[in-house]
Amino acid sequence: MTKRPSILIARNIFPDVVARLREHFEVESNDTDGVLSPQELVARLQGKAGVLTTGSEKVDAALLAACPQLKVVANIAVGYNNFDVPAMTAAGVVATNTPDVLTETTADFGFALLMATARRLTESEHFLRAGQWNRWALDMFAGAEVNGSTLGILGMGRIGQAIARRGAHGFGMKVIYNNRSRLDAATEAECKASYVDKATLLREADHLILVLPYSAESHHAISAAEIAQMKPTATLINIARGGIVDDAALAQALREKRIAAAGLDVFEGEPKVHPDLLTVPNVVLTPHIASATIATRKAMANLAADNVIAFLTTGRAVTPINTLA
Ligand code: 8YV
Repeated sequence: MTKRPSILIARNIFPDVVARLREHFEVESNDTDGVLSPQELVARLQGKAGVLTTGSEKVDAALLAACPQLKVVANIAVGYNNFDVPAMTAAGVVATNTPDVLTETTADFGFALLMATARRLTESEHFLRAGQWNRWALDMFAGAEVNGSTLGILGMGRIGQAIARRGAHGFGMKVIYNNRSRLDAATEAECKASYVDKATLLREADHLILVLPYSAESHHAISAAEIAQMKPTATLINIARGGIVDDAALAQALREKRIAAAGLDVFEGEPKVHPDLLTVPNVVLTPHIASATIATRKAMANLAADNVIAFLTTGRAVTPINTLA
């Protein structure tokens, strides 16, 4: 009997998904759920053919050189800026992610964060909990209109499109977007979204939501210069990745009310949060939970498991990112 391949699960995942993986592999899992240091990750990967990772584990050339038996790395995330994909391809390692299964859930959250930000939900709740509510007032926590306003979307992939549909069909918003490539006419019509250049997007959006992947190109795509082009009444929502927004510049702009408010689910250097963001009142802050429903997180873990099982048993992953020669 041939020896079963060994794999690592880098973080704690659902027991039924672990059980599925144990049907095929010798499985080592990180049950403490602490984020492994690069050295610990390399140590635990010795002799492993596959690994399930999250955005917290970095897979780079140094790790690949130290783990020559590795064949497949399955990210439990749609974004994969924690991977050096060219280095993985060069090392003959297949990279996979979890597209589609989180699209609608993440779009729901994007809309929740937009609504919470525009309508000052957390700011007003903190006020109430602090015992400061002693009378009703006409302008109390008056926020920005969502229905009928202009929704700007930067990054128009699957999640951007799902947000566009919610805005256009559910809230009667005018939807404008900017993306590296323009959508085909049928998709634009279905999303009721119009393509504009980035300057127009910044200038016209009442609510600007960021849904683009993080890369060297998108680093600080929203910094002081871009914020300066936005309406003073606008809200900015980031559910994409930390680093796309210059958090220090945003905190300063929020303090100076150069835009009305922001909603952030992702941060530069998370789980650390820029201290200035913690002291401005007009920002809603959440700890990277846009895909966090039980059903969706299970679907993500199962898809990552499917990728490892499929690749190590048939040589073909379900949702590969790279193509090996
Ligand atoms: C993940 C995400 O939960 O899918 C993504 O890209 O940002 C989240 O859904 C997170 O990255 C942990 O892997």
